[in-house]
Amino acid sequence: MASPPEGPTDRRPLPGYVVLAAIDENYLDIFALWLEWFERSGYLPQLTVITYDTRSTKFAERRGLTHVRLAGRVRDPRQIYVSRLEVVGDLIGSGTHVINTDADAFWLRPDLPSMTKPAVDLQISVGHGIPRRAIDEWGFSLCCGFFILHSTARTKAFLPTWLQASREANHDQRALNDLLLEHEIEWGAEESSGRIGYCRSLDMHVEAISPDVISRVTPTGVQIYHPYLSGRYQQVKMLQLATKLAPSSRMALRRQARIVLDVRAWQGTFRQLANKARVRTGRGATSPAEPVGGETSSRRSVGD
Ligand SMILES: [Mn+2]
Repeated sequence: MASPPEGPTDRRPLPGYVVLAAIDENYLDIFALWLEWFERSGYLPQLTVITYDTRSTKFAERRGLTHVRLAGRVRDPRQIYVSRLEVVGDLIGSGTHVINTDADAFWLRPDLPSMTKPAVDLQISVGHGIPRRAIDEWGFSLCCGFFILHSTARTKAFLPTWLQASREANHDQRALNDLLLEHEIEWGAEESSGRIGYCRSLDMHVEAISPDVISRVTPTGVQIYHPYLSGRYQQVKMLQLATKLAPSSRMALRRQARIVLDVRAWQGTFRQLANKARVRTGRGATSPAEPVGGETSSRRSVGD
């Protein structure tokens, strides 16, 4: 289990907070790229990584990252997001604030002291994916690819409800949006940092973080960029990231060429394909065929 904050001797840049990212073996190249940006942000001492298999655990060990291994607890890849939320629950239960980030939500120029608002129970990024009903009613949906959950009496009371709904839906994001829709959260006026809402019956203060702060569309001027990546294979996503994160088109081409020519990395894609074929023919996979940290067709629709 992750160690709790160390109190007055805590030398981390943002005491009291843990940054949580979940990875599995099919997402390690993207995570390595993510880590390059994250290291530059200066928040590395805050990071705890959830690992789902031996390869991702070894990766975290090699890089000297604090990690929680959940390999034994997750059999069905669809449980990945629920188990991640269980870790979030354990942390806030022990008094730690949690910043949950997907391994494809890139920390370009984060300023956590300005972003974090301890008086707001849940601060969460927005997208235009699922559920559709949220887009229709609010004009956006809340995206679990990045959220800050403060350890408060209200969040501790809310978490079992969210967890239960997530288990039923097999989906943390769908469950959260549906709960706040059902319980009729009321959103305030749009401010520069986002829109704050209050859900009376769940007693939760929620901030929908402005797309000017965390964007799914553009890296320009935002603190965190969580691009929509299509396709289910890591190397296909890496090709898109080469363009989306490159400072110039010439640099993008050079990076794409490097990815295409990286024979070792494509072997991972072939292994995934082979595993899938084995599952289809009923011979069982040697490892989960679904990547974590991004959107997959069975877990999250593309662009979610
Ligand atoms: Mn993502």
